[in-house]
Amino acid sequence: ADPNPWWANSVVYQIYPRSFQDTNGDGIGDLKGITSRLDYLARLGVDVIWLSPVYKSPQDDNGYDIADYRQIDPMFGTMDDMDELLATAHRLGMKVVMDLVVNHTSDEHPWFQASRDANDPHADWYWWRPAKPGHEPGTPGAEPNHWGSYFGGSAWQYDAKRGEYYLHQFSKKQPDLNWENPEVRHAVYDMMNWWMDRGIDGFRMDVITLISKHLGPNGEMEDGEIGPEGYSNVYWFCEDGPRLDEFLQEMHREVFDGREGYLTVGEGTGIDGGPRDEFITDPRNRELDMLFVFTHLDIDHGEGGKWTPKPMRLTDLKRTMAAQQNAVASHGWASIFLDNHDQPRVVSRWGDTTTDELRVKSAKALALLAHLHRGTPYIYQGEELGMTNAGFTRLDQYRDLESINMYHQRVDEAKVESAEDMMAGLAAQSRDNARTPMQWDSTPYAGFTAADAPAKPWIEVNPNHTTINAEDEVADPDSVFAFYQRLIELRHTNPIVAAGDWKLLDPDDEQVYDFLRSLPEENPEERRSLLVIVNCGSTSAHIPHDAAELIHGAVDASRIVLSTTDPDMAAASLLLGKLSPWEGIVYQL
Ligand code: TEU
Ligand code: CA
Repeated sequence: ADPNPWWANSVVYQIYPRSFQDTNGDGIGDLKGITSRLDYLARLGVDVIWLSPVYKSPQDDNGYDIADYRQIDPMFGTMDDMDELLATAHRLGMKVVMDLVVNHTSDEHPWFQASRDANDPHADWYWWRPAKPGHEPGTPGAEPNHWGSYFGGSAWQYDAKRGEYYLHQFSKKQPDLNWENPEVRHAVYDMMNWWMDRGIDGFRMDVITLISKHLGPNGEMEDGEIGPEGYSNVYWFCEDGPRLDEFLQEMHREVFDGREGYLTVGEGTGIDGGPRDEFITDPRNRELDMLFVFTHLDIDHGEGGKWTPKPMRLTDLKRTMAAQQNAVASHGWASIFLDNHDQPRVVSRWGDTTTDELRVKSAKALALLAHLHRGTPYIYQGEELGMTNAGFTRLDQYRDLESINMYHQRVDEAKVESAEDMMAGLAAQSRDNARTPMQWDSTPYAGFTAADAPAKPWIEVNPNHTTINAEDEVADPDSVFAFYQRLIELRHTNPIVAAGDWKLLDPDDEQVYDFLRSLPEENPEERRSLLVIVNCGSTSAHIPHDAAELIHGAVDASRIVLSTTDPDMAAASLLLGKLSPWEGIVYQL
């Protein structure tokens, strides 16, 4: 097979800077804090660090609203701090990928401020539509239309200075850039080259599949069906539009052609783990190296969407992961992730946190399940410790505008949900579940902020940091951290894990997730294979049919490549045909 690019057996670690490490006592994480923890990441063994945004921003959406792409926000530090972080990471053998947020800017960006004057050269850099008094979005016969923002309210905001509405799929302080305008595109490419020339190693591209909108023949934007909360779904008109490939190929030509050793991963909002996933990540199309596809993270959304979660069915996880794996089996490449700064923590969501023992077991099982798939795994800060959801019970504990706005829209305005149900929905699904401070040790603020700091952390520290923290886990060979070290080392040393193909086994089993990874030997008749089998439940489970067929006969403990239990127990489980709760095993066939 053609030699895989460098990132095919790499592991990426996502840092949410605001919650990672505070060094100046203002209760907010900063760049010096990240640099002080790079040794920890080198010890974990990760190859690439992805930083969520640290650019100048009014922080309406925690930095995903950028007011100056070429300046570090003073809250996080200075460009010198950024340069020191880069140099230190590179010295430790790690690459650094920045977050590129160019579907929209902050409304405080100079480009937007200029665009508010219809005669300014920037007039057409955003999506402006005429206002018809009495036809405000959300009213019958509204102009431009009833699209709702992901963060509540209309996706159109009236600007009194210009006398028109502007589109914002996210908050009203995040106006969408008009990618139809070549001046916008080239300004973005210039900025990207400026950062690449400064020595960063690539980008994670925020909602990049939303930059091409579906427009009518005269540029009109159709409306959709108005839902129970009073708005139509903007998603259908701004997702994977007709010019996406053209824009991504132009970006590749303008920024990445001629460069090497970089990584690009696009947030594929709406990509379904099918032909579009393969096309965009097929290296022959020179668009993106990989995509985040979310189909496996929507499977527990109830009829009211993410805020009315339902239990996850393992067969749904298998089906969606299989679609993603199969989409890029012959060309293209997959990302593999269960956690990020927008998702609840997977050990609380799909593991078992009723006891500490089950929390550790299920965290390891879910990690093994993810990391043994084909693709590049992404670890979200704290996932390697088995950190849990926040456990908030009051609305004033939340900070995320999505959570707060959607509470008021669903409970107070549209009245589609009771306060009690929405608080339960937030406790399960709020993005703040992933944004509580990183738990470094058992001191009052978990070592995120000094206990005697002048300011408290910007969001509450989870009280369970006294038992779940890096200091304890780094020293404990049975910790979740230690298990992640072994998973990463396996990917670095076993070619089947990085390059082997992937085949689902026992698709209908509702508790055991098992699959096969194999690599052709020099002699194509020979294949080296790994059987991966994970009990995703808190009761013991029979080894299902397909896996049992492959294990038949003597079980040799020396062929246990990795297991969440010690090898003798794992060998006994294989022999008996019965897995203990949350037992995961990688067995060389
Ligand atoms: O996320 C876009 C996205 O898909 C999620 O925000 C999702 O729409 C939301 O959680 C509702 O379910 C990216 C960033 O990851 C997110 O942090 C930003 O808030 C958003 O874009 C806007 O920049
Ligand atoms: Ca700070």
